[in-house]
Amino acid sequence: MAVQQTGGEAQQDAEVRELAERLAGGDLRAVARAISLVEDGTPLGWGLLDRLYPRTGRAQRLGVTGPPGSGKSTLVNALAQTLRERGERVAILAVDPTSPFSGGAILGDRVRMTAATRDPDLFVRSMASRGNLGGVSSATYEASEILEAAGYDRILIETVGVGQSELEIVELADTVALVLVPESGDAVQVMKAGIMEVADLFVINKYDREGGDRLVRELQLAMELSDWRRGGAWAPPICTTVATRGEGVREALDAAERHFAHLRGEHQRLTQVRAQKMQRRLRMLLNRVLLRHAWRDARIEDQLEAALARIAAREISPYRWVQEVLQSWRRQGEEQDG
Ligand SMILES: Nc1nc2c(ncn2[C@@H]2O[C@H](COP(=O)(O)OP(=O)(O)OP(=O)(O)O)[C@@H](O)[C@H]2O)c(=O)[nH]1
Ligand SMILES: [Mg+2]
Repeated sequence: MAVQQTGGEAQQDAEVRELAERLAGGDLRAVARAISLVEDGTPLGWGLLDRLYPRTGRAQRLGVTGPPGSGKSTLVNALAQTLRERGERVAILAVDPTSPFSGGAILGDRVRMTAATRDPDLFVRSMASRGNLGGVSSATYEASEILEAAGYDRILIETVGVGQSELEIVELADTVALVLVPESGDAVQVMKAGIMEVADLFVINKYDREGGDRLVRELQLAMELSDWRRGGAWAPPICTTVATRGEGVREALDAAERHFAHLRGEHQRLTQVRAQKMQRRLRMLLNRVLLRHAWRDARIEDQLEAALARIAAREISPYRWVQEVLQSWRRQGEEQDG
């Protein structure tokens, strides 16, 4: 066991240990720093995640997704307030969409949400992908592990439902609430957009506006008619809210609770579902490590430059070239092993 540590490793170990202790003590600045470390994808961040892992697995991750402006942040704030009244420690992670166009609004969001928080048991953070090779989604997952280890009972994760991101929320959260508004259009459009499948519960927000009832009826009908999730034991409930006034928020929270209880109930569904997600996560993490390992070999860049002229002159094909790179790695590996 007496593995020689380099000075740098020993120092990193000491830093990880110190940070982990401060986290366990509920030190908010340690939580913020730890999340920045995973956002930046630093080795220190990985060391910390490794150390904290045994303390994870207990909290519920509740994902809130939906189209831009549907009231996700308002709803998340209202949910958090309700949970705080019940005495829970709550963390909110708001995932910044990568689109540069929404930067201003998001910043506004972050400021507004932070200003609302003077409560040490309500942690609010906007996520950015920064240096994390796994992107914002992975950084957010890792942040949620840090928050669990810091003793937060419930982690609310807000993501904007555009393009692929609804699918990512499924990987991040145990329970996904899909927020729709009367203006979202009819249920057929919602189904066509392929976002219904992610929902463990529907929240029709802005129910104070025209058309809410119609959307509820259409959703109900669409679910009855389609064979979608037939055989699945869970039928996603449809909740209606006016998030700005806190109306229906309690009921939406209760629905999320029922889903989590359903997962935790018989047949160890939660364990199974989390294992499936972990399998995908392990592949992703391994890809990340392999890629980083491969590109750290500085000679690759030189070889790449040198190959360009030969490839242009048709002396060698791109396909042969990558095979050769692969073979040279193998030889290096064997030399190191031998
Ligand atoms: N009438 C009405 N307005 C609401 C309701 N909930 C939220 N809003 C308003 O809708 C606007 C958008 O709310 P946000 O909570 O920022 O929506 P969001 O989905 O987080 O928006 P993005 O994060 O930008 O996608 C704000 O002006 C809210 O005050 C509601 O139930 N009824
Ligand atoms: Mg928002």
